[in-house]
Amino acid sequence: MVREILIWPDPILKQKALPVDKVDDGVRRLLDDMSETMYAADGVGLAAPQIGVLKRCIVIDASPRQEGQKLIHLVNPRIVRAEGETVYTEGCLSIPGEAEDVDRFAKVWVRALDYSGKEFEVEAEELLAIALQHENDHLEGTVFVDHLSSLKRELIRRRMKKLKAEHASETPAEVKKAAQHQSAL
Ligand code: GNR
Ligand code: NI
Repeated sequence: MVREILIWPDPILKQKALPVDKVDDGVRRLLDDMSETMYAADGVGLAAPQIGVLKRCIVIDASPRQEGQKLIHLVNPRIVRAEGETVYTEGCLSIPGEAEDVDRFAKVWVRALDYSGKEFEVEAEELLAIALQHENDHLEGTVFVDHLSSLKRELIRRRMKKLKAEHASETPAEVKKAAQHQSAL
């Protein structure tokens, strides 16, 4: 099921997510909803707090051109090693229309539980490494604008406030559907 993605600033997005104690069917259902939501929104990754669930779950597909091909589920991920530096122009599904340069590690090693609850380790560079750090931030209650100057962050906050106000005035499903129809023409 495609879920609604929370837009920053939202108090949920500032909270720390809790560890999952067992990868059961409920957690797998959450992971399925997350990947469905990520693909529907054309994202590279998604963290559970973005759909309002404070659990340490992440999905990433750094090659969204072939849907399902490189889908990675990470439960209770932890960065066990990081090296190098890079700058990447990041976006976030919770901060639509914004993109800014963020300093990140160039390479990371992440250990997590997979869809079946088995531990695995992934060694990542380039976009996958960026996405892993970006999603790990979400689990800690941090978004990419927290890495920017307060001036940039406050400008973005104002634009998101405006976007939310516009959205709120259009909330009825009929209106939303009509808008989607319009933009598809
Ligand atoms: O879809 C996404 N694209 C992206 C681009 C550059 C750096 C990070 C990302 S992650 C983002 C999806 C998202 O918001 N995940 O939390
Ligand atoms: Ni994000």
